[in-house]
Amino acid sequence: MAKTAVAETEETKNDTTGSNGHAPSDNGSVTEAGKTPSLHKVVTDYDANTIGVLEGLEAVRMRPSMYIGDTGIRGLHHLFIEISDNSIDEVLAGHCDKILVTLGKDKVVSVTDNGRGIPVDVNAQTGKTGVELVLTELHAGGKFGGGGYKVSGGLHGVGASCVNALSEWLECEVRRDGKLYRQRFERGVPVTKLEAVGKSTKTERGTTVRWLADDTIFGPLEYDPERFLRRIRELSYLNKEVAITFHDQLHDQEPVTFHHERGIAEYVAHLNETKDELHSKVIYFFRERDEAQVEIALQYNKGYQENLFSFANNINTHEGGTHLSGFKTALTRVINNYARKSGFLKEKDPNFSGDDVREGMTAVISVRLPNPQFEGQTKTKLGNSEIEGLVNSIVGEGLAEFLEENPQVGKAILDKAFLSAKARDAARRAAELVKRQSALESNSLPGKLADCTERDPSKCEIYLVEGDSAGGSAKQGRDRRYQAILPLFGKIICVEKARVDKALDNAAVQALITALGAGIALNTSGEEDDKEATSKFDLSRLRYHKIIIMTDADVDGDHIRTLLLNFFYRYMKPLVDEGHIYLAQPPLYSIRVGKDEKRYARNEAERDKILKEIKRKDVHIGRFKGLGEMNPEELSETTMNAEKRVLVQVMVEEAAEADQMFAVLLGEKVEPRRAFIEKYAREVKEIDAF
Ligand code: 0RA
Repeated sequence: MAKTAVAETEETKNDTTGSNGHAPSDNGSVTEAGKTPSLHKVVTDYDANTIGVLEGLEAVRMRPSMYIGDTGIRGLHHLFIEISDNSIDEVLAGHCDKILVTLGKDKVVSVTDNGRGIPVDVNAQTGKTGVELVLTELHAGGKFGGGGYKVSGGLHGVGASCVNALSEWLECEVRRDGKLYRQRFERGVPVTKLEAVGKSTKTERGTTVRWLADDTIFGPLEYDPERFLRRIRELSYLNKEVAITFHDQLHDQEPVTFHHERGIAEYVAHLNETKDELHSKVIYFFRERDEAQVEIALQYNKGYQENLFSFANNINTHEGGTHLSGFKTALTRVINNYARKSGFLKEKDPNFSGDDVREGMTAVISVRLPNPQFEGQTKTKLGNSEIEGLVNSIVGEGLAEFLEENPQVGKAILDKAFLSAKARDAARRAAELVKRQSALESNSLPGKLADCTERDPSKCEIYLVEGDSAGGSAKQGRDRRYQAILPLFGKIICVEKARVDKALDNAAVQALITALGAGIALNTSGEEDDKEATSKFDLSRLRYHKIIIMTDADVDGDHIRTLLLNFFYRYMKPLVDEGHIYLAQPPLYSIRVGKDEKRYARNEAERDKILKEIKRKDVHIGRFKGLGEMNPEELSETTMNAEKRVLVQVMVEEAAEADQMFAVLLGEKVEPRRAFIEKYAREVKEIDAF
């Protein structure tokens, strides 16, 4: 699925590094690189300084994951992010307004910008050209100073030299001073000097970096254009100055250009496209102070989700930080002040909580600052304290003014916050009831749950199955020591369309919450800090570390699976983030060969492949209508037995896209759903996988 990565995990192999087994330490490619003739040649040509560089590059090749996260699909595409970030630095510095990205037939990726061009003169200290420094020294970018808002210190802000080290070859071309310069590297090592190879016009300046990723590190180079598009789209919204063109020649596509003159205001409009808007105009503020730029766009929709995305120097600050808290504090204050001033809230009424004023809000906060401090577990939390007050005052002034000038919008927002406050009250009571019930009867597990005997959660699994007959087969087919079965009756409520109080009233939802034992991530306290919300969901009390959704391979089954994923995503997000959610892959076909051999296929492609393999006449193909049709042995053998089954682990990489996908698949609007399904009709198999 384009929107949400779903990784196949092999049972028994518990690999969390994302390494694909092609790491150089496994196959000796590092020593191989160390023996390349060109390396020796270069070493004799250069001074002691070069040796340090070579050690640096070798360190990158030895432990690529430490520098780019992993050596799988994600790491492969991360190379592109690193290189495009360099061009974006030129955009931020005000010297570049066009970027061209191509994915070639030969799997060579190239990024061209019309910035100043990497310096070609020799640096006195190192005796090297700017081009060579940028491409061979770790973190060389910053050494040029250059000022401005460097996209640095982000998740893996490791720079072009890492890409170079992890490429079979890389070429850099610079257009500057009327000349065209070129230098070539192999596995990070220069194999030519920087040479003037042609002319460029005086006005034509810029840099091209093209590379062939090293398949001894990444395995087969499987490029996914969606991953390019995702970052390009994001960058074009965040940097309204630039037009970015993507030309996917590998998949025979025409070039597409992304340019959004209204920047993040258009981003918010796009994120809300799939939803019913509460007001037509996106609210937008921009201000510059003390070398920092703050840009904010927000728009309410009629839904119940809060969609807040924050960026600092183009890095998605998933963990939030000072810019986000400045925004939240100001928003709550301004709306409460406005509610009191307009007489909507009377003296005796309590204030709206932060969650109340953010219900149904889509917002993007983007700041640019000279020295961003990134903190937090994944280094995606902005720490600069000066930003908090700046954002707070910009939102404070801007929003108050907007509400004065647009009283109808103001009234609609207050009405929404009011309903949210009422629902939150009801939800608090419902949540307390759920909690009290489980506290009162501490063994009060749902009646339908067939629990396992093992008590160590890390060894336990729970199968969520659809209906009674499937539940029956699953109960007989399981290994009762560590596999529990929870049959779900009736459809789980669509939480996308229901407020919390309704959601918690649903029997299937209650059964799930009690069976899993970890509570829900829901902020009913009204406290500003989100920690409150997550503290209510206690992963340490989770009773099963694998939660496996097992539904029929038909339209109904797909729908139930989507509803369950939606519930987990909205109410138990840590389960998704920590990779506890899995999808069972029951077969659709049974293929009986002669008398004794029986094989299974999960889809038509697999079925046809098997039929080709066996090439026999006495085969009988059966199609399962549902899980309930399988006998317990079949279900065990194909879908539940840990030695034989295949599970798909659910992971969400891009919150913005997951959010939109749920809105499209489950929301109120029919038109975007039709468009989505038409667009992805050919990839229906992948949509199924979610
Ligand atoms: C260092 C200094 C200057 C520009 C760059 C690096 C630069 C790097 C990359 C990487 C891709 N595209 C790039 N464009 C520029 C400033 C040079 C000057 O002052 O002229």
